Amino acid sequence: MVETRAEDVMAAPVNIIVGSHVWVEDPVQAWIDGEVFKINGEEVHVQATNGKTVVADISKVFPKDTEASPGGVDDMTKLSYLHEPGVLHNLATRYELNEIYVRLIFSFPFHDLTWSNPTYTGNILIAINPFQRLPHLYDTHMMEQYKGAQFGELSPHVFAVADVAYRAMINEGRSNSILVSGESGAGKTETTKMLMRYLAYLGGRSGVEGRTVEQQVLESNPVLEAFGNAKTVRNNNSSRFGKFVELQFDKNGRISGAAVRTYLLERSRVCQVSDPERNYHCFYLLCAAPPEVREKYKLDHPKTFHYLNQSNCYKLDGVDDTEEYLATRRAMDVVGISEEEQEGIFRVVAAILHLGNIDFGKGEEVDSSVIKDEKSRFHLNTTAELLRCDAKSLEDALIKRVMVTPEEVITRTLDPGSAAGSRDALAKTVYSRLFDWLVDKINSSIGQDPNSKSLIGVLDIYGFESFKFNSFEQFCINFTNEKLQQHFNQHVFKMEQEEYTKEEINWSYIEFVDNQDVLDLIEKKPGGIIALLDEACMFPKSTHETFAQKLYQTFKNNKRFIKPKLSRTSFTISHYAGEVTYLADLFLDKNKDYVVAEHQVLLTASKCPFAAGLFPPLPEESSKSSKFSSIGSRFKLQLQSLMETLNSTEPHYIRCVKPNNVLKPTIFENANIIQQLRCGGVLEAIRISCAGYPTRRTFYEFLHRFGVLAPEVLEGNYDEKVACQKILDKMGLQGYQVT
Ligand code: AD9
Ligand code: MG
Repeated sequence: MVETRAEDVMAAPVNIIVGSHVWVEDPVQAWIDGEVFKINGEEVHVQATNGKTVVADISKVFPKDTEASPGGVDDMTKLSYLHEPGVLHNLATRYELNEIYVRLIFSFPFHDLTWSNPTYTGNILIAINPFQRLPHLYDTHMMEQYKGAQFGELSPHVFAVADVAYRAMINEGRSNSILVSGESGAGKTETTKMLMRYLAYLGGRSGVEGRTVEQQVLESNPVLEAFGNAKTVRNNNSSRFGKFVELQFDKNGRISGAAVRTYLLERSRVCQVSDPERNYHCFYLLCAAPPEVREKYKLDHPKTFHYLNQSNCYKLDGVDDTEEYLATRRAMDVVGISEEEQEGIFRVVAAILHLGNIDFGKGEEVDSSVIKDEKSRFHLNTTAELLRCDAKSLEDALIKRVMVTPEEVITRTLDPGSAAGSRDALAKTVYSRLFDWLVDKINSSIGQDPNSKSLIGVLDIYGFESFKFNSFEQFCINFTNEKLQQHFNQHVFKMEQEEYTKEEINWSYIEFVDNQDVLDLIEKKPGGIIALLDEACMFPKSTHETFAQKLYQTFKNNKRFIKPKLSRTSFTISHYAGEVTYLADLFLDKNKDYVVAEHQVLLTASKCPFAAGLFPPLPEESSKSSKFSSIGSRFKLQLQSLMETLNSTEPHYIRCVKPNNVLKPTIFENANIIQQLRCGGVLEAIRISCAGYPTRRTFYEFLHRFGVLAPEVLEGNYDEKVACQKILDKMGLQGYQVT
């Protein structure tokens, strides 16, 4: 085997001569190809195939693979040149042929060219969203083909990744995980569903009567999507929560249990929707339920509800909400949610819609409010009826606050603005409790297998986000991605290092960009941003300004932290995927998780067992004060636990890529895609891989390709290894190893 070091195959300036076919940067298309017609010192003049003439610095000019197969290659490491334009061009070529999957192998047991090594891991699957149904790609016939096929024998596919994970688990008894990442709309959830479907196919029990564990697992997806997904500008079915599904297997490789963990449901959406987005799907499908259901809950068109009519978007292309309602009910049946519970769930959903329609007017006293009009009164009564609580108590819980001091009990009234805030807080709390209930129910209904020795975890979690305005949600999301990036780096490095040691290849570990410093900045205790935020939340006089000042002071010498000029409340973090500026304005509010005591009392007393069940009575001492609980710190703990789980598994990575922002097939936006490959760590993996010996050829392949350079060594009988060495010597090359 001849392994070539990347520096020598990549963009080595010496390789570029007049007549070379090359890639050069282009402001519009990111990279364009052409031919060098003049070299002037460091300046390379290129005649591009699109007609432009470009002059570029030699360090920015990359050789083009002129021998590349017209259909592209299914594995990036088969490219002669492993660099950004080469990778991009290969993806584009494949995508045009509807080949949406490409592998990137950054380490593999190359002495084992049969690809059958069961311990094999260490590849990334790149999946480009086709934005069109490709049914043949996922049908039963396809699943049959991948089942037990030798890895690498068939085209790259999510099934191949799942198959490797499953085999590795069976053969070694180790747990595996599949980490799916990518930006919103890139296809993570669809990919996750395919993975789960294939694993259920492998580990299912055919011929078993009634509901099987795997059916329940699969049907938990539509249930969670109905309550946790919504249309956003980036994706018509955007998951507004992160999810880790753990499939447990028995010793025969059959699915014997499953657990779903969810992360940070977006709560604000329940009360606030911007055009042209939608609220959570469940609200619209309930409004489209059969007439008797709508009557029962006094529902009308979504445009009659304040929580839905803040946006003009009510319908989704190609989606029939009535059908979705029925499908959700069927999925709930399969999952094991009883008829009564379903009734309770939808009653609560309807109650939230009515609650949102209660408006407040100014009361007679200063800073007080009243139920605004008859219409609002109707919705107040309906909400109370649906939640089976007392209408007067509901009214009081919305417009009054009771303060208990050691001396006395003081009742304070709220002005109309604060009353509306109280109403929205109630809606958000009820909804997020409902979502948590569903997750718990799914887990208890499917059941855990205490004897399971091995599991396969599938992670479908939000990718790195950087918008014009970034808030606490982006902060948490990007924190997650830093954690996952670190996990990825550690894994890749470990793999590479082990591989080289095993092959006795002389390779000392390169310095790489470790992101531990960003993680310290965010999560270190004490002193990190989350810890400082919690401190600020507990100190009554803090404002977002004092919080920001504290950050500026504490991190003024931290190279990952930047104070933007002129700003008093925003701060920038230099993440592994780029700089992101966060507005600290709502950090304090968003970090505080508490239930208003009046709301708690109201719902605990509900006569509806389902609604009351969402608000179990609090222990004596904590009910008196609304004790602060930090969302940031809780999330940090959740992530820690997730990382512990992942660290005990053999990971596999799928990087989903969104080819365009118009969500249409066949459009491939270069610059956009490069950005995603960078954020997803794909280019970083390539860089890491290039620092080792990424290009690996058997002696035969090497002689076949480069024999022409020294035809004399191929005369008569020759030893392949010796012949390779002779060619390398003749060309005076460095940066390779022959093993
Ligand atoms: V978000 O972060 O939850 O907003 P995801 O999960 O990455 O996002 P999702 O899986 O929901 O994206 O995919 C978005 C849409 O792309 C889907 O609704 C499909 O219409 C489309 N899609 C994604 N993957 C495939 C696929 N393999 N085949 C066909 C696909 N369509
Ligand atoms: Mg999703």
